[in-house]
Amino acid sequence: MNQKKCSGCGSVLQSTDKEGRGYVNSIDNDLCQSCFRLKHYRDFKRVKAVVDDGATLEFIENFEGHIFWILDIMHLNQSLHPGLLRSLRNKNVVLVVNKRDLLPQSVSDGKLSQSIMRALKDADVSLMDLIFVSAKRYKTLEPLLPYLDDAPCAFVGCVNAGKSSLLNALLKKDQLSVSPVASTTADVVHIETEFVDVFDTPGLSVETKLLDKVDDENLVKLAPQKTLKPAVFQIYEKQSLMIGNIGAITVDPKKTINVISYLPFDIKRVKPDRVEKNLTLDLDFKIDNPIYKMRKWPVSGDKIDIEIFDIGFISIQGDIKELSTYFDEDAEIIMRKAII
Ligand SMILES: Nc1nc2c(ncn2[C@@H]2O[C@H](COP(=O)(O)OP(=O)(O)OP(=O)(O)O)[C@@H](O)[C@H]2O)c(=O)[nH]1
Ligand SMILES: [Mg+2]
Repeated sequence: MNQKKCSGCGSVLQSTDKEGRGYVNSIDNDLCQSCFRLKHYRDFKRVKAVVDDGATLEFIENFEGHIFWILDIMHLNQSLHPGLLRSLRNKNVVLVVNKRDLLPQSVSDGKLSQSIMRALKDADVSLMDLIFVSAKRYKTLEPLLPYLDDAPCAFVGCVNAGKSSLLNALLKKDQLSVSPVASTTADVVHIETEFVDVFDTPGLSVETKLLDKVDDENLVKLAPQKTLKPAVFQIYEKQSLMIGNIGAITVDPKKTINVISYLPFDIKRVKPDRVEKNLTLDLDFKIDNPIYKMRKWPVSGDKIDIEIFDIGFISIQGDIKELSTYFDEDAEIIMRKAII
């Protein structure tokens, strides 16, 4: 059996099933048809792979070398995949916090580090290093370089964290497939460099079904390429923030509060009794066939964030009397102490 793998996504290449994963016209090709179409036409319709998380976790557990855990700063809590955290115990882990370019420079790395360490406090993962990077800015990758010449290196983490983008940038190649679709990398890709062997791995995913309701145009909005401009809303009476048609967050402040959106699309403020009507309007982000459910949240005086998995987060600063969300049933939402 031919076990040649696609150099972009790691799928085993095959020339028999046109609709199947890893299809190539000729087995001499190095890129499968989906990766070819992605690379040349930005067509990511068929990029999504069915990934075996168990096999990826086993690869990590058995890996001997440096493990670069790539964490997407815009999706911090979603990135704390329980299986991944277990597999990282007793490993040499370099925590690489990616997509730093998306948050303004005015946000301090020190504050972000504290928030990340707080989120990791029960995780039992010992870190050799914590490095903020952006796959878009080579200079930020320089602290990683010393690790790349003394032992094999594996890039691991959740889907879409930017593992393949970082490796492409570090190796100054354009070999690995990159896309806003979760599970672009299908299987482990082994790259031999002049000094060490490096391995790209498929992203692990926290089960969320929301992205199944998002079309390609909207999916691209979730992978912004430029620094976000946080939108600040001063709220002095009960109001709702429309998060596209995914849902709405309603806050009732004790006195004036700030709500800051770090989402990659515009959100809008409305009166609570206008939420239902607004969900049917043409908003800046759309999902298909939403079904909404209401949830009330406990409130405290702390600065908090609402993280919406796959989407981003919103920070609420100030005392509130009441907080409720009215979101699509597939939207996974958590509340946490503010990270900024
Ligand atoms: N703004 C910004 N976007 C990034 C960065 N790194 C990756 N991306 C984007 O994030 C998306 C996912 O990148 P990938 O490199 O495919 O992520 P991955 O971790 O390999 O994903 P899987 O293979 O699906 O597990 C793409 O749209 C990238 O352009 C970064 O540092 N900054
Ligand atoms: Mg990848």
